[in-house]
Amino acid sequence: MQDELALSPPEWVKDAVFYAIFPDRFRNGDPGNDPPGTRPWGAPPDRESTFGGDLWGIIQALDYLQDLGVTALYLTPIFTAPSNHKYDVVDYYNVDPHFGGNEALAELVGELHRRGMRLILDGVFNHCGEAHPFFWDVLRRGRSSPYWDWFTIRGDRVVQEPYPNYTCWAGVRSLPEWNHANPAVREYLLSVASYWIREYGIDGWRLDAVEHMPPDFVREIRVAVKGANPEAYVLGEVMGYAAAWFKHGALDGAMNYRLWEALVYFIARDSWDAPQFVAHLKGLWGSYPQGNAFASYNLTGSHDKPRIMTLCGGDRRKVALVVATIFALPGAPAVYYGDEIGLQGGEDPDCRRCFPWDHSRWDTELRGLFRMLIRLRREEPALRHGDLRFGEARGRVFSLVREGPDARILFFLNAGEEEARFPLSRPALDLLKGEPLLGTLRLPPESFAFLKEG
Ligand SMILES: [Ca+2]
Repeated sequence: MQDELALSPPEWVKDAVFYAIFPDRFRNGDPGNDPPGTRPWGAPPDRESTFGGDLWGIIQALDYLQDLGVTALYLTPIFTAPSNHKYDVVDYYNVDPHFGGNEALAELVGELHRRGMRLILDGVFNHCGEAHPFFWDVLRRGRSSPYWDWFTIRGDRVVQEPYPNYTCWAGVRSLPEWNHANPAVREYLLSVASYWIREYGIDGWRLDAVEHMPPDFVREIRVAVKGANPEAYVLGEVMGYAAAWFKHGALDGAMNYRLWEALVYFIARDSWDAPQFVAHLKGLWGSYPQGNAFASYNLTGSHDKPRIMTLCGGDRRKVALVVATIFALPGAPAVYYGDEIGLQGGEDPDCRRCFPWDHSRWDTELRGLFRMLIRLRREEPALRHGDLRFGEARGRVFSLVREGPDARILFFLNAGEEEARFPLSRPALDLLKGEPLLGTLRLPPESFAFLKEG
């Protein structure tokens, strides 16, 4: 068993800014590999539609991403699977040919590493697709299949209609769950997890549906991944509180949906006031070990939630408040592709629209804000490494402090409709305006400020 030091979250995550990509919808770099029935880029997506996006397209977009300032990519699943989202894996050892195959992944990892950027992939180890050859064998041969015990089936043969008689993700019959009580299943999945780290140099995994898997198995994944590369990142898709996962040593960090929801309640929906919001943040940060909190993945959105611009009713100033708060907090900010240009979209599948490469459709002012916040975080180590202290919270206004060894950064946010005033105890520099400030900070409605005490 690895010691605790080897299992500590990788340092690089604190400094990272992630960009999350749904590969079918980001960029089509090779129309030659498009699946049959590919729809015109930008048409409204439905559950079945494919748009031809691929890893070659991501490689073509690396200049764009580097200009934005992101340092790491997270891709939703890329291994061979029939659907557009590829959570129904049939071959864990081959990148889907429609995404460019293993060749494109090797090229992408090489290009990213040359630029000092990193890549994490989506590990779907809770379930596979019904077309996976092992499940297919069970469907065909029943109990005489050597893979019968790789799944959890009630009865002597597989029944799919009208209801599946086997354990499957959220009751979806096309996604049979692996039987993690079977050591052979664990060994198979652990081999996959370490293979892509060792052989292709990916920098970690985002583990899908961790809350559906046995915690001791998730911890085994983490140990196997660290065995292949101690610096690799193991991030969990945790929808609830992640504290138990951290206590168990099963994850480095969690997708911070609890923060995202709080931002939606406070800023997008106006249904919480600032004291409620800050009390919620205190609960989160008080219950997570500091190392894990700093290795959390603070998302602007995801392929499973309506777009932040849509939740904010198209109000760019509200989106700016959400994003600024994410950049003020510990943990890696994670931009869901297109959020930086104001892409809209409701519930899945609408939140998975094609990225518009026609610049005339971009909210360039919003993109400028993302670039500025990413640069600020790069230039100010206290925003990445500094301790978090909560300041005041009243009405729709709050403040917090990031306390680094060399500087204190103060963050003030006013989500209200009137000017807010904050008395300052010391002279400070307004980092976004580049102006010195003394006495009182006057914050207009729906705005924020980062101040630095030297
Ligand atoms: Ca393509």
